[in-house]
Amino acid sequence: PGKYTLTYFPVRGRGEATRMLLADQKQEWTEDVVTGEIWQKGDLKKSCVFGQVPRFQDGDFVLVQSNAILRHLARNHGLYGQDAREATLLDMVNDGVEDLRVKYARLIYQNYDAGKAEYIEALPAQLRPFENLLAQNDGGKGFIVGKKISFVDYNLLDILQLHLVLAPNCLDSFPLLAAYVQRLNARPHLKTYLESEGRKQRPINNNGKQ
Ligand code: 0HH
Repeated sequence: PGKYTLTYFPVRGRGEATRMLLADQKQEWTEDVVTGEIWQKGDLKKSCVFGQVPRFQDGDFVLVQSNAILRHLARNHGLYGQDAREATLLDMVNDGVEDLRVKYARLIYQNYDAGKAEYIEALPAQLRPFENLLAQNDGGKGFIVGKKISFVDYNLLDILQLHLVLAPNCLDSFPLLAAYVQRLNARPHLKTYLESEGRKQRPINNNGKQ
């Protein structure tokens, strides 16, 4: 077992970008699976700084907040750009992914049946900025920022995968994003992870909606 442990519900949710980063970077980690029963007891919640998971352990360093976990791993594994300017651009794009993730979570957990059609209608305007960002970086043939993969690529890939489940045609008018998803999904270690039983069996969200 490696030194990394992810403590989270058995869903993709706010854990999956971290899992994809770790798998693609050939890191081993332990899944500390939080069942509803464990969470109900309340001890784990009390032990988390903001009363929420994911929680992540790097040896004896314990942290929470999914985006902080991604950034920590980015610093550990050289996935935070090649200079300060790229790091700032990565922060900017990651905040854009977070904004979309919050909207997606609101749909899934608060307004799925009544809100889905309207959400899908508004989706192109949400995805267009990422298509534009890709186009500006090496004509869209590489990564979201810079010449190397970064933590934001895993986070963006995750949110795009989620939307392809929600609305399978959502990238039809975004050829660069569609190719980006295919290209990243095909990275050998990531592909092995994506095809693993653990990943295939793991629901996307905590309420059965997707
Ligand atoms: N900012 C934090 C992060 O990025 C947010 C963590 C968070 O929301 O890490 N954690 C949730 C589980 S993931 C948690 O610990 C989201 C899935 C459930 C969302 C439900 C929203 C319902 C709205 C009607 N939740 C348990 C808890 O807070 O007790």
